[in-house]
Amino acid sequence: MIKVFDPRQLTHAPAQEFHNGGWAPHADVPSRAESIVAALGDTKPPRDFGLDPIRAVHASDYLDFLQSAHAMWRDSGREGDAVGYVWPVVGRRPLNLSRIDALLGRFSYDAGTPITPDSWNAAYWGAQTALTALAPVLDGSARSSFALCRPPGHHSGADYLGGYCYLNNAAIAAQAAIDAGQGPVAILDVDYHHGNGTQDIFLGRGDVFFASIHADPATDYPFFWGHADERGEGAGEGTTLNLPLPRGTDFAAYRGALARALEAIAAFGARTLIVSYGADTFEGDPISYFKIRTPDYADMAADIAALGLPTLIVMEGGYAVDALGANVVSFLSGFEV
Ligand code: SP5
Ligand code: ZN
Repeated sequence: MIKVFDPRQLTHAPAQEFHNGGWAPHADVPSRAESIVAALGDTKPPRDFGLDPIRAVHASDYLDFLQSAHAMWRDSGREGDAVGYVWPVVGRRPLNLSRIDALLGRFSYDAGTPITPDSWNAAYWGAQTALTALAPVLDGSARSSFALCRPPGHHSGADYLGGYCYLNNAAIAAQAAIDAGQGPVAILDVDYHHGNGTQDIFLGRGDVFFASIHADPATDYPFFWGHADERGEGAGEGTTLNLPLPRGTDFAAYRGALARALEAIAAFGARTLIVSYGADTFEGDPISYFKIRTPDYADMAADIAALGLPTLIVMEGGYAVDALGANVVSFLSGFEV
């Protein structure tokens, strides 16, 4: 399988995240990617597709903000990583604010996703990694490929960051597939957390089916998205499928939800599949509460591969660093039998 990785993604190293009322060491450490690279062996570097495919998904004012935020933070006399502390209530009117703290509120939704001096560069090469891995899937030279993206992407919407995510790699790849005439596209999100950014980006779209299996947002981050009654809007009515599961879910129970998601994707008639793969469903994950074991990922992947669709696998979460490489290798092996 073709596996794409860019070491410039390692330069993004946020120090802390705000969680449950206090600062904690950030869970998205660069060694996550190093653990995966060590287990994969051979990876190839991305090509540079430029900003156009990123602009096809993200708002231009948001992209300008991402590139300038840390310099503005520094110019305001601040130290360390840039992070917001005030957020607008959903639906507040557009305002032309310029103070960095207001902009951080406008373009983010949590305090777990600090902007470091290297965040833009790392996220940019993450998006290029996804686009590079997509290319052989689109031209038919590979049945599946893997994009080792870090920082992850699925919590980032068209104009916001959050959940350790800055650019939505899976959404950028999905839009690129459509623009290359390889739609309709299905995105299957198997990260522990609901992929709220991806859902928002395609909520009103009939050409992208978004299916997500995740911890019930009644108990787990990101709380405000991912409930079973969110099913899409307008032209996208019925093309969003949320399958929340309780904490403690093991693979036997997970597999039933996966079968429902795969049936829906098959019925939709997708031509290209993108999998947002998070290994934070692992039983040993330090911030999550499912009970998937390392060998289960091969079975999970084999169920997905049985769809027979050209498939791009995009890395999302997974924080048990020591097991992460083995969990990724197990998952990818399910596509190679
Ligand atoms: C891509 C992804 O998996 N994002 C997850 C974002 C979850 N943020 C909320 C949970 C925060 C737990 N933080 C614990 C920090 C310990 N060092
Ligand atoms: Zn996650």
